[in-house]
Amino acid sequence: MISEKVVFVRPPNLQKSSQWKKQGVIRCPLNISLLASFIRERGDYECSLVDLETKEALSPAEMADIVLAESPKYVCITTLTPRYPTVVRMAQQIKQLKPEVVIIVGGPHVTGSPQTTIYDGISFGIIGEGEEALLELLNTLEKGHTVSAVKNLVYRDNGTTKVNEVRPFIRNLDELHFPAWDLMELKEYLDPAYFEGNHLAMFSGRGCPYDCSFCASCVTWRRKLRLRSVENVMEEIRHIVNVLDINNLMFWDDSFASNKKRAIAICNSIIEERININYTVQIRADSLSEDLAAVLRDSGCSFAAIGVESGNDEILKRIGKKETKAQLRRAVEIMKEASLPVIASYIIGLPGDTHETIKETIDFAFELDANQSKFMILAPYPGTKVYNLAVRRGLVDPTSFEQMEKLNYYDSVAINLSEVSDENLISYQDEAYSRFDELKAV
Ligand code: B12
Ligand code: SF4
Repeated sequence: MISEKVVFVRPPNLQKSSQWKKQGVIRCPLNISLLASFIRERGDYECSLVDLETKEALSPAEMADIVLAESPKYVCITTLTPRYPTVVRMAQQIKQLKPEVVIIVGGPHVTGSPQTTIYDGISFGIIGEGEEALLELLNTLEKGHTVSAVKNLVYRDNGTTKVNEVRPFIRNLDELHFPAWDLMELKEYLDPAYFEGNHLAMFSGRGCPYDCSFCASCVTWRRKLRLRSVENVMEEIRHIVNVLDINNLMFWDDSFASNKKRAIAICNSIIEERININYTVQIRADSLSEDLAAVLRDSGCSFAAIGVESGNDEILKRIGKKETKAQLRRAVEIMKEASLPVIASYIIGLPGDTHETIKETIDFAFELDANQSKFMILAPYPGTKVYNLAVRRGLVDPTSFEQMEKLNYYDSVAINLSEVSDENLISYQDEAYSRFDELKAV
């Protein structure tokens, strides 16, 4: 029997900030490589992966040519909100050239805004966790059965968009297959500012139990935290280091230490097995303690990123961060004492932000003086609380491609929920970065 060809696509990042472009940063397409590995292990499909982020500026026609050169029966595209207009244009071009190709979209944008994702050219959407849903959809289509009962599915029926019920999450993440590294362009994933040579990424779990109003984690993962076992995580690390010969790794967990005992156990295993890696984590400030910081450092953690978000306690409360300035300050102290470099990120333009609170945020960033500070302008993503607030204020047009493209927090204001003007938000961001640049230049 011939296996049907499924091509997974990551669309390009057309709004890449000039800083990233200059630094030549490319991260690996982990989500589609996990999906590819799942459906080829559990189904009878031949998979390939097209990463348009590694290609230079392309038109939709060029993107379609690259995808079609893989001779797909199914094209599965992952979606972030600012890239969605590109996804639609590419899908329409593919359909024009080869109408029989089935185009399936999934990822955070589809999950956050399912009602508005089925444009001409797009056959189906999948919301939420994708592995089992995609396999079921493909198997159903292969058997020629009706798709109306496929859970997590978004589809058009008689001119209306239907969004099916969502299935329960995969219970045991250890049962997932490792990513399809063989389909990745391993040499392409570079970030010279952090790593010498190429790097990879992995997850030790999925989800975050918190509910910060600006964050889209809960849109897909519904605040449910699932963790892989220490042994399963270690098996993946060993493979990356020993077989793929890659020593730089990013943990993309929302918060690496949501279970501190397990995080310490992973670090201790790395130390005991003398695995030579250099890795980064994202961590909540309130989970940092002296013992955790010490094992992170000793096991090769070269940066821990924390979300500080605001320098004003009232705003921190309002966004549901459930951390105070005092806790954030203490976390940075702990990391400094342990000589563990810190990346701190801040959001400018949160709901309720005034000139005063934004200045407090920038001043707080100076006080904390992390090894690196990032200042983002708030971008309300579909499905988040801040997005719902923007909808209530009449600021959202869910079908506007222009608004979607602006929803990246590098340097544009798509939807402003603060008490200051768009121009002010941009100039505060500029000011924050230039004050830091001046400080470094001294
Ligand atoms: C690594 C990462 C990146 C990487 C790589 C992302 C990529 N896929 O190419 C980079 C650095 C490029 C990136 C960029 C951005 N990111 Co980002 N990123 C992440 C992060 C930390 C991990 C992504 C990941 O691999 N998750 C693990 C996998 C397993 O989950 P997943 O991607 O959701 O995939 C599952 C399902 O969604 C679904 N699925 C996904 N794709 C598909 C496709 C098909 C066909 C199907 C069937 C299913 C399916 O199945 C998957 C497995 O179950 C997440 C946070 C998070 N917790 O996920 C944010 C996150 C995805 N990013 C986010 C954002 C906002 C951005 C930016 C827009 C921010 C910015 N700087 O402006 C930019 C994009 C800028 C641009 N102009 O394009 C938001 C998404 C919001 C949204 N609606 O788009 C997230 C959720 C962060 C957050 N907590 O708010 N990001
Ligand atoms: S910002 Fe961090 S702590 Fe808050 S919900 Fe998102 S992942 Fe969780």
